[in-house]
Amino acid sequence: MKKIIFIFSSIFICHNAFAKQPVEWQLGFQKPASESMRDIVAFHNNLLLPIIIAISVFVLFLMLYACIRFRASANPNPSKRTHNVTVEVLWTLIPCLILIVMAVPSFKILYKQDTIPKADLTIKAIGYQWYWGYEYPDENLEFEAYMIEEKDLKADQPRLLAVDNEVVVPVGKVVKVLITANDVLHAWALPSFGVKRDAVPGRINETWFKAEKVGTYYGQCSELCGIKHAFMPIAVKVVSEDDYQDWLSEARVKFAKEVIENDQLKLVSK
Ligand SMILES: [Cu+2]
Repeated sequence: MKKIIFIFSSIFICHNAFAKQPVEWQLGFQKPASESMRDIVAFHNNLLLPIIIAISVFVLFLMLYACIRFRASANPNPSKRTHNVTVEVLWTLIPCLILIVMAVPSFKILYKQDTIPKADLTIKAIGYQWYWGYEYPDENLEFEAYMIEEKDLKADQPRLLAVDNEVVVPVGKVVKVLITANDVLHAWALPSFGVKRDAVPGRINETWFKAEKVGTYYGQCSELCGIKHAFMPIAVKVVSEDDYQDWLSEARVKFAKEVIENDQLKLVSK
């Protein structure tokens, strides 16, 4: 019973426990950590959910009414009518209006997500079978992020979501994400930020997010990409500006992109 109450309450209320990663018995979205995701959650809770509930209740009422009012014993001589212009116009127009009411705010959110503000930081995510590669083009960094196997997990690391090298970004900054793939289709998705973009070989897609709270946020590859599709999670660690600078200075040493000198290039081409 407790679980049922929890599930029902979770549809309408954002629980604190919903932060950053999925939780047991979760229904609905993860807790938003960006404006974009807050827009999506508000759109869902304030508009879509009431419409869904109203339509479901209305259809259920009609079905019950028809079952009782027009049952054989109460209505032995059924009407032979096959057309009713008024009803037909209404059941075409009203759903059209409902669709328009949903489309307007939906497009608004879509266009807002599509317009990338001036970026403070750019990262590039590359999907591989089956892990993610990351680059910080402005910092000349590159590294790979593999899922941590269950036997190697530390106490605070979630199963199937934790990775060895997290993407680190500063809080409150616009992060532009370039997304591509090396082999097959993947998708870079982070539910708390309202971000999901396909990673397509030979093409660069872009999206952005601005994380509002410090913490580690988890997502997963969201395009069926092969046998280990479920084992290439995405982990983004949002830190303060100072911590980000500290991480950068370490990362510049640890993840420095190999510089290919012109001489070496010439050697290779010979
Ligand atoms: Cu994938």
